[in-house]
Amino acid sequence: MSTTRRDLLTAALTAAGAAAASDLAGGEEHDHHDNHDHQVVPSDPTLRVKALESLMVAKGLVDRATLDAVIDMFEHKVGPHIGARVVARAWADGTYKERLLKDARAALAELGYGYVSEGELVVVENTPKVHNLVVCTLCSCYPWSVLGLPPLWYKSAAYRARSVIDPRGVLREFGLELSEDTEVRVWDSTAYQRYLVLPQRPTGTGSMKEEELATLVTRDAMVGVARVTAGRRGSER
Ligand SMILES: [Co+2]
Repeated sequence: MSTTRRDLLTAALTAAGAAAASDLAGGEEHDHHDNHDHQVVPSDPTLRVKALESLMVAKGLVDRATLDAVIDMFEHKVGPHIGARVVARAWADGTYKERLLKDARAALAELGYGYVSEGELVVVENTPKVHNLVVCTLCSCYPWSVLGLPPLWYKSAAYRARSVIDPRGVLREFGLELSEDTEVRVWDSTAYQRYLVLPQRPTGTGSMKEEELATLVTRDAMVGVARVTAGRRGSER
């Protein structure tokens, strides 16, 4: 942050009092973390995006075809179908699963997928005794290379705060009731390390082929707020 901006902030803090001070301090801390999706957005983000796009195109910094390709990637190419294929392969092939848990980036590459991010991806496995839940308490770090863009609830202050304080309560609200003897592990994502949950393979899927298994795997299950069920594809918010 520049000295000028810091001075402005200091002046604003003095004027606005203690309540505003804590808010701005939080925002400043976040600046050092990473620079992706923030929960607090401008009042008219769409307008700002349009204005930025027009300006960048006018100045020759980007061309529309490149922008369209980036948008197309987020809308169509990356998404939870990639994570689902990885999970299905891990279910179908135990040796692949071991490689995935050990080195997710290399295991993704085996299937032709890139993990396009600085930092690492760690896959955590659900078992009958352990349930994993992923959150980013600070902002909204998310393994978008394998899950696409995060759902709104993932970025909400309520989810970020309560997942670490009362994970069982949060899971209950998602409709997932865990038995008392199941250990819940909460993983706090950062820009440097993000997580993908390898859900448990549902019973009654022994005869299913990998492609069919992949259709059962939901985004929510790979964040850890749902189980994968054999009968129906999970509805997602
Ligand atoms: Co974050």
